[in-house]
Amino acid sequence: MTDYTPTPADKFTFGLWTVGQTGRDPFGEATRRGFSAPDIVRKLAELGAYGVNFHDNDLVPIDASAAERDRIANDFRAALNDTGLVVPMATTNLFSDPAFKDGAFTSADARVRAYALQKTMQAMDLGAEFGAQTYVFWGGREGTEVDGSGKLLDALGWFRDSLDFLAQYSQDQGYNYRFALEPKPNEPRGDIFLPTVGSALGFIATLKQPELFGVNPEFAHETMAGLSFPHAIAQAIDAGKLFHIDLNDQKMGRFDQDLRFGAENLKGAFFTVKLLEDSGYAGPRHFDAHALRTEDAEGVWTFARGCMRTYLILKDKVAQFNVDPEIQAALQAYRVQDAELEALSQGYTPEKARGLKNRSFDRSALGQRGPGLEHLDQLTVEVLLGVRGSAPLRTPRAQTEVGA
Ligand code: GLT
Ligand code: MN
Ligand code: MN
Repeated sequence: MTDYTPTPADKFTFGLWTVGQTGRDPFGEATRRGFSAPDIVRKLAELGAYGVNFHDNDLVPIDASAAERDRIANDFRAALNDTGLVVPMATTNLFSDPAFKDGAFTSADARVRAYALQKTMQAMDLGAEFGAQTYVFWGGREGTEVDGSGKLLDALGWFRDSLDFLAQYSQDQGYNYRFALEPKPNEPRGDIFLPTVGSALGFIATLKQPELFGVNPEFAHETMAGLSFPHAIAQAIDAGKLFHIDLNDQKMGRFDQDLRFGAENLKGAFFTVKLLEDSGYAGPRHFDAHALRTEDAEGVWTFARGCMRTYLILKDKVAQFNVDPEIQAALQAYRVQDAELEALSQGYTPEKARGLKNRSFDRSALGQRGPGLEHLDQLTVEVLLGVRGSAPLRTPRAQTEVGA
């Protein structure tokens, strides 16, 4: 018997930059002090997380000496060894330093592009030192405000050359990373290249080693674009390209809020968990979110516990949905099967084409069937509201508050 307390088997991860976020935003200073990397590792382990991810400069300041780098890496390694927390993913900060203000791999300045490659190779070395297997590319500054610069086509070419170069570097070093492109439509640039999961999937097909590349979709980013996150990850799963995932929440049409998972759009969160669980996605469930700026240190850990707890509750709701007899009956009623027509429609042959063209269909009857989606959706809402029959598969601790 278990409650909604996570264990490493649940594969929950956080970035150092997420729980380490200090509340700074474009309009105001930090509202809390943040934590050292080893303190984050210890606290996440205590909460039941599986791993921690980082940008090179979350761990090692950009201007650190070689000796400082080694000392920081050793302290971090000691905390990982003490706790058993792992580092499944690493990435590069190619957005904070003014050198990258007009792009990194897509800068019009060849020197910046070369420096971006150098910095990324060093960050890949650092990630590999801690066993990272997935390498994320979030192109925060890869975009424009001024399309008169005329670089739209060149930028995609530069981006492609850089990714091809880095994939080869990874192979040569024996790192064998799997690379995950993380799309975002805008912020901090007016328009960011490869703005959606669909754009990234299309671009991957143009790379030299497309099999090494997948996507790292983020709930907030697809939502900012006005798109459905479950639809985006379904397409990534279908393409065999869901290499990693950034879970959080977001109101449509706002700035990148990075809210606690499930804080805003519970139905979207539910179908996200359902797709991950039902498809057998085996990667980390990474929360790329941060506590509200209003919160103090304790609020940060309440936020982290809440992300994991909500995921586990929704996972239970998915299990309940999948065995609920009324829901299963509604799902069955929704699909109309016709073995003969399905056989005719699959696997083209000239005979099947002729056969189909000669069939007559009762168009008016086809248009009259009510598929029962109102009923199905109401049942889903009732599962989420907790008013449908069967007891949860896990037994929540009595009287336990979210995050308590
Ligand atoms: C940054 C961004 C995130 C990315 C991170 C990885 S950094 O916080 O908002 O969505 O996943 O580079
Ligand atoms: Mn975000
Ligand atoms: Mn992200």
